[in-house]
Amino acid sequence: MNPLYDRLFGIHAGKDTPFLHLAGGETITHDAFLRMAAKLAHVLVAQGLAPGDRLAAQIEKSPEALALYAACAQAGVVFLPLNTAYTEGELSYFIENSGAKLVVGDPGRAEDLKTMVESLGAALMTLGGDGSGTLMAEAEGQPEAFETVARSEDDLAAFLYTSGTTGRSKGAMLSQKNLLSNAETLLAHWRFTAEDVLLHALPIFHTHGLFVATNILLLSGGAMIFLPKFDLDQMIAQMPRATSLMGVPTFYTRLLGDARFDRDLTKGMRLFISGSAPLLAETHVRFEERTGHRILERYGMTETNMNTSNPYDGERRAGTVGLALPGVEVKVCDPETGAELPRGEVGILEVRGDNVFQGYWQMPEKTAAELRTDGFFITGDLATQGEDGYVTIVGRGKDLIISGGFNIYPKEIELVLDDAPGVLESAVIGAPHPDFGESVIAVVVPEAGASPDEAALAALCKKELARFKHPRKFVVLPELPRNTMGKVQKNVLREAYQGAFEG
Ligand code: MCA
Ligand code: AMP
Repeated sequence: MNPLYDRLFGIHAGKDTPFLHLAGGETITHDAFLRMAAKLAHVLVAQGLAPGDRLAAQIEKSPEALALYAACAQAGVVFLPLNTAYTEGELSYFIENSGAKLVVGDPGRAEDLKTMVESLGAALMTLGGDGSGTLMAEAEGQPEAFETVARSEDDLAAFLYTSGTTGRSKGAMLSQKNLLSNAETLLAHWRFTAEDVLLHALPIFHTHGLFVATNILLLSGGAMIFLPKFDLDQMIAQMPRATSLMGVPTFYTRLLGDARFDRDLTKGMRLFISGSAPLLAETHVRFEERTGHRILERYGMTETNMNTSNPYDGERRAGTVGLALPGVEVKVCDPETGAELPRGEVGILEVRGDNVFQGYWQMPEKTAAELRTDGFFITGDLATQGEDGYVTIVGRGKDLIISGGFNIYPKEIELVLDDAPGVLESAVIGAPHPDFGESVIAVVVPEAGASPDEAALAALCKKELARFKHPRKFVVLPELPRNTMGKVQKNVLREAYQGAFEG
């Protein structure tokens, strides 16, 4: 028995129904997909991977990349997908910290990565977005069936790294049960069936694109129009073939910015879902005016999968993230004492259920700080819950910027800037951005007599940090605003620069 593989993948063996429709017109059936995954599972075993070992993948989105996830499930290997934007330095941390035995990277970066990967005791294989590289070459000629490795629901299925307020990324350990229970809940809640065709334009290295979107479609037996990334023309071209879309708010504001996106184009769609970042109530309203559809907003985290969702049939209330999902408990607590607050008050949201992760890999003290012994996870999001159960996220108790659905922890950028020549200290904040929701501003204070060069700071960020984390504006100030305790007042900075990306 291997619940994750059996329930998501194994049930489709022998089915010649479409699973992946590609932008070029090709279709991959469920069975063909499983045969590709089986060949890959043989490669993993040939590479010496045993159940429980970690495989880190920093690869472009493709059917083969998705089959690698299935292969890991079948071979009992823990899948660790990584953002393609991460720099070599960022990547080396994840490999070292996770103890990954095999790294699958882009063929174009193989030369650069090989020494680093091998110095960390891992092996490197490659997979390009077009299926090129050593992984598929090795898979060629392997058997198209693989004996599924026995696993239990409590075994780990995936690690997803998430940054923290200290700037050190933590590996969130997700069990088979965490993933399956949530996918089953969402399948029923959002009424996915084998008739569904999901327009899939999200990356597959995060919870949203991999677990929410893909796992649900796998469970339903439906198909996905599998686009390499969000491309407005492709979205418009493919929408008439789809029944549903899952996206971050930037997807919806970009679609609304195009006059071709209208009632007629969306008439075959039954569901638009938004998450990963706050959807402005204004976007919700404009979307309904334009298309007649009400976006269904839901709320989740890497550590917890999905926690709340607006209802399918009931009121999809703009500006709220809906009600606790079946099997998920939510409560709003006092940030200081942890005591549950009365309905209507603002506090920190805590969640509990089979969806909640197993802890951070080899970081017991960080796990203990966020995951209570009674099973409640402290999300760090500020929320309020109405008498009728609807939850509204009103802010963040954690220092976090969300840009286009990607999380950016200011501390990571501050650590880089503070090390730059001529910089005394820095404070990184988010400001409203018309496309990405929020974007990054770096406020730097020079050392006495120094005048840090903006181009040099940008170059340093480029070297150390993934592109999406780069500040899009630098501000030099003689000192940072502080309160009487000496703590930097980021709220003062946010207020001062809130219009920085407007117009
Ligand atoms: C790309 N760039 C970005 C972002 N994406 N910069 C900041 N924030 C971003 N999100 C960079 C590009 O490298 C490029 O750099 C420049 O910005 C402009 O890129 P553009 O072509 O406009 O962007 P894009 O490639 O179209 O991507 C935008 C996007 C994408 C479609 C919004 O970021 C995306 O797919 N986001 C989804 C993220 C996601 O799946 N999050 C789920 C996390 P240059 O100018 O130098 O070329 S899971 C989660 O949060 C929880 C569990 C949940 O609840 O779901
Ligand atoms: P991540 O760590 O990438 O999983 O991001 C999780 C964070 O994204 C949450 O803690 C929230 O701050 C935010 N988030 C996700 N969905 C929503 C939503 N619908 N509304 C507001 N914030 C959200």
